[in-house]
Amino acid sequence: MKLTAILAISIALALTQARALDARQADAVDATETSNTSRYDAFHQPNDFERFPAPASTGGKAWQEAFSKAKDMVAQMTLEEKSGILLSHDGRCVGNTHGVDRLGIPDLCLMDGPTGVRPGSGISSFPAGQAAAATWDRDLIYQRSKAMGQEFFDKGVHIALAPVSAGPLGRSPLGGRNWEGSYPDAYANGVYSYESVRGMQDSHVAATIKHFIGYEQETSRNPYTVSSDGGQEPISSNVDDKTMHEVYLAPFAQAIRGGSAHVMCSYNKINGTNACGNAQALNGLLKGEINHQGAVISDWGGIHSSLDVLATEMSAPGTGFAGLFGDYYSDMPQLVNNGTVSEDRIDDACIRILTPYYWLGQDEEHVPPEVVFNANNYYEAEDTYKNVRKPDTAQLIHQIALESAVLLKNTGGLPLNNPERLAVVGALGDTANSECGATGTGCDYNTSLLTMGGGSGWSDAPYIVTPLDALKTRARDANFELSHALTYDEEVINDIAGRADSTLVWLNDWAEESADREDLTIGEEQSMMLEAAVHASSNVIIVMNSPVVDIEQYAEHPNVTAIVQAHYTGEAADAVVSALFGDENFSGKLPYTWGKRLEDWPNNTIVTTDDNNPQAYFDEGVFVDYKWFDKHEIEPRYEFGFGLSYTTFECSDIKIADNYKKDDMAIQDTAEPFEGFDGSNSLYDVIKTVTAIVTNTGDRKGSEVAQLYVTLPGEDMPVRELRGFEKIRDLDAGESREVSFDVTLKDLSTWDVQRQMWVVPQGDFVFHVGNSSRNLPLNATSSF
Ligand SMILES: *[C@@H]1O[C@H](CO)[C@@H](O)[C@H](O)[C@H]1NC(C)=O
Ligand SMILES: *[C@@H]1O[C@H](CO)[C@@H](O)[C@H](O)[C@H]1NC(C)=O
Ligand SMILES: *[C@@H]1O[C@H](CO)[C@@H](O)[C@H](O)[C@H]1NC(C)=O
Ligand SMILES: *[C@@H]1O[C@H](CO)[C@@H](O)[C@H](O)[C@H]1NC(C)=O
Ligand SMILES: *[C@@H]1O[C@H](CO)[C@@H](O)[C@H](O)[C@H]1NC(C)=O
Ligand SMILES: *[C@@H]1O[C@H](CO)[C@@H](O)[C@H](O)[C@H]1NC(C)=O
Ligand SMILES: *[C@@H]1O[C@H](CO)[C@@H](O)[C@H](O)[C@H]1NC(C)=O
Ligand SMILES: *[C@@H]1O[C@H](CO)[C@@H](O)[C@H](O)[C@H]1NC(C)=O
Ligand SMILES: CC(=O)N[C@H]1CO[C@H](CO)[C@@H](O)[C@@H]1O
Repeated sequence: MKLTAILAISIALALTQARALDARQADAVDATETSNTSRYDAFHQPNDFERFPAPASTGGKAWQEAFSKAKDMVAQMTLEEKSGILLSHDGRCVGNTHGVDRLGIPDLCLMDGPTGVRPGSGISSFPAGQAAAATWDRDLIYQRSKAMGQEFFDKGVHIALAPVSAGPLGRSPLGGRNWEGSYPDAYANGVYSYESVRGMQDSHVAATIKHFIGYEQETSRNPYTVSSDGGQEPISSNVDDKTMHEVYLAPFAQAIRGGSAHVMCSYNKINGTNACGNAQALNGLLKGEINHQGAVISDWGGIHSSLDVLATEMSAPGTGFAGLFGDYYSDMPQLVNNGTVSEDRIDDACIRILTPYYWLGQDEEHVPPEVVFNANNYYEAEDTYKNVRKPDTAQLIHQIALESAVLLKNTGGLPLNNPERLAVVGALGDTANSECGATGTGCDYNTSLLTMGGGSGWSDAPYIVTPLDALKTRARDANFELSHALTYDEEVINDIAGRADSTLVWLNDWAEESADREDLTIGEEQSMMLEAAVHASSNVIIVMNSPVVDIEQYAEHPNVTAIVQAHYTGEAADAVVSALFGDENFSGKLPYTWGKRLEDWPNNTIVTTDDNNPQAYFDEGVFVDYKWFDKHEIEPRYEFGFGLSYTTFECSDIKIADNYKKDDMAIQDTAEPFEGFDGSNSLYDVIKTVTAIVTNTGDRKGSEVAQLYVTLPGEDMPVRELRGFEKIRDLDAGESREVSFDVTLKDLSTWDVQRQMWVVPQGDFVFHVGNSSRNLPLNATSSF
C-alpha cells in the first residue's frame, strides 16, 4: 500500500493508535471503568432497530422537487448501481461515490474540511471555526462559510466535509479539535452551525455537519482499523437524555434548520453502540426527531459492519485507502439478495444522498467544474494547479482574523503609541508554519507561528503574512527600532526587552486531531522566553495564537500590561497588528471560559485508560463550560463572552415585549415534540422580544457584543444560559443604538425526559443583558 502524504494522515494515526494498543495489551486490563455495573448497564441498552427503524425520507418542506427527481432516478437503477452510490472508492477526491453514467449521475466528490479545501493548493486558509466564533458576528460567520463554499465549488467538490457543529462542542478545554468547532454553548453553537450551513450551501456545495454525536475526545476515538485488530474499542460517550437534547442535539437541530445536506457520524460510541450504527441516535434523534432528510456519511473508519447501513447511508472511505477501513458496504448487493437488508432501505439511502445534489442544482444550474487535482498525489506533480481564490476573500479573512482577537487585559500596554523601540519575542515570524502540515511533524510547533491546528481540519495557506512581516513594515513607515528574539536566548531577550518601550511576546499552543492536549501549559521554551521578557521589561504585551492555555502567573503581573487571545487565524496572522496599534479596535469576545487551572473544569472529561472498552460518562450533564463555573461558583480568569475594547460601553433600558412571530428562518423544519403544539405553530416561533440600549461611553469608535442570558425557573437549572447575542458595529463615541433579541419558544423550554417533549417550565424567567456571562447589569422578569 502506498501511503501518500496527506491522505496518509488518518491511516498513520490509526496505525499509531494500533501500535500503542499492542503495547497496552501487555498490561493488565484496568476494569475500574466498568466495575460500576448498574451505571454501565443504565447506559448500555441494546441497539434497537425495531424501535428505531430508519425513517423513509420525504424531502421535508424544502426539497420536494429534488426529492421527486431523486426518487425517479433511483427507480431506474439496478441494485449494483444503487449500491455503488452508498460506497466511497479511491478517486481524485478524499471520498468518491460511484456515479451512474447512463443516468448522467457523476461520481460525487467529497473533500475536507472546516478551514478550506483539503488537501489542496490554490485555496484560501480560513481562520479556524473557533476564531470565527470569537467575532460573535453572524454575518462574518456566514460570509466565511460562503467564501469557503465558493472555493469548494470551484475546485469541483460536491460535498464538503464541514462545518463542525456540536461534535466536538468543547466539553473539555483539552479537546484536540475544539478549534475546528465554535462555542461550548448550545445556543451559540446552534447559531454558528446554522449560519455556516447556510453560507456553504449558498455557494451550491453540500454541507456535511459533523460529528454526530457526543464526539468530545480524540483519545481512544479508535476508527475501525484499531478495534478490528482486537484492540481497544472506541470510547463510549454515555450521555443522559436531557443532556443529549439540551446540549448536544440542539446545535445539530439548528444545522438541519439551515438545510444541511448531510451529517457525518462520529468515531465514538454513544451509550455503548458505535455512532455510525446507532439506531436511537441516527434513526431516532437525527432522522426522526430533528427530521434530517439528507444522508448520514460515516467518518473515515466510522463504519464497523455492513449492517450499519440500517442507520448510515454512505460508507467512507469504503473501498478507498486500499480497504484499510474495512470495505464495508461492498457486499451490499449480496446482503439485499439474501434478504439481510431490504431494497427499500437501499433506495432510501440513495434518495437521501441524491436529493441535496438535485436541490443544490449540481446536476443543471450549478454543476461543479471538473476536478483537476488529485488528493492522493497532492505533493506530487500529478496535481494540476488551479487557483480558485478570490481577491475579496483575502480581505474577508483579514477582517475575521482581526475581529476574532480578544483583548483580555489592558493596564495601559495597548494601543502601542508611537514606540521608539519595540522588541518582539516568540513564535511570530517563522513561516515554518506552512511546513507544520496536518500532522505537525514538519516543524517544531513549540516555537513556530501557528495559524491553525493539525489533522483533517488543516488547510494549506498560499502564503502567510506573519506578524513580524507586518511589524517590519510598520517600523519602516513609522521609523521605530524593531528587534526580535524568535527562540530562547536569555541574553538577547534581556538586551532587547530591557531597552524597548514595549515588548510583545507571542505564544502559541498546538492542538490537533487524534490527540487531546495533555495539559494547559505552553511548553518549556515558550515559558522561558516569556519569563525572561517579563523580568527584563515592565511593559510586556502577550499575544496568543492558541486554545486556552495557562498564563495564570502573568494575569495579574504588573509587568504584563496587556494580554490578547488572537486564536488560530488562518493565512491572516498579521491581522491583529492593526489593533495592537489602535488603528482598529478590539471587538472579539471569548467563545469559551478561560479557567484559572485545569481543575476548575469538571474532572475526567478526557478519559484516558487502557481498558479495552473505555467509558466516558458525561456526568456534568448540561453544566458545560460557563454553566459549570457558575453552578460551582468558580471564578474564571476570563469568563465566557468577555473581551475588552479601547472604548467603553453601557447597556440600559431593558424591555420585554410579548411579540409573536412565526419562524421564518427554517429551510427545513425539525419534528421535535413540544407542549402546546397546535398543528401549525413551531418550537422556533418567536414569543418574546427583549430590547436594550447600548451606548458607547468612551472616546472612540468601537463595536460591542450585547448578550442576552435567561435564568429559567425550576430546580437544578443553570444559573443563566445564553439566549441571544448581537454585535453592534461601529458605534461612534457617545452614540447609542437599540439592540433587540428575539426569543423563541425553544429558548424558554427544557427537555422533559418523562414526557419526551420540550416543555416551558412554570414560574418566572429572568432576562439579563450585558456584555459577558458575568457582567449583566440589566435584568427584567417575565412569566411565560
Ligand atoms: C454508580 O452508578 C450509580 C448510578 O448511575 C451512581 O449513582 C453512583 O454514583 C456510581 N458509583 C460510582 C462509584 O461511580
Ligand atoms: C443513553 O442512555 C441514557 C440512560 O439510559 C438514555 O436516557 C438515553 O436516551 C440514551 N441515549 C441514546 C442515544 O442511546
Ligand atoms: C448474506 O450475504 C452476506 C454477504 O455475502 C453474508 O455475509 C451473510 O452471511 C449472508 N446471510 C445469509 C442469511 O445468507
Ligand atoms: C514541545 O515541547 C514539549 C515540552 O515542552 C516537548 O515534550 C515536545 O516534544 C515539544 N515538541 C516539539 C515538536 O518539539
Ligand atoms: C519588571 O520589570 C522590571 C524591569 O523594567 C524589573 O526590574 C522587575 O524585576 C520586573 N518585575 C518582576 C516581578 O519580574
Ligand atoms: C476533581 O478532582 C480533584 C483532584 O482529585 C478533586 O479535588 C476535586 O474535588 C474534583 N472535583 C470534582 C467536581 O469532583
Ligand atoms: C462592559 O460593560 C461594562 C459596564 O457594565 C463597561 O464598563 C465596559 O466598558 C464594557 N466592556 C466593553 C468591552 O465594552
Ligand atoms: C437584577 O438587577 C438588580 C440591579 O442591578 C440586582 O440588584 C439584582 O440582583 C438583579 N437580579 C437578578 C435576579 O439577577
Ligand atoms: C472598528 C473600529 O471601530 N475602529 C475604530 C477604532 O478606533 C479608532 C480610533 O478612534 C478609529 O479610527 C477606528 O475607526
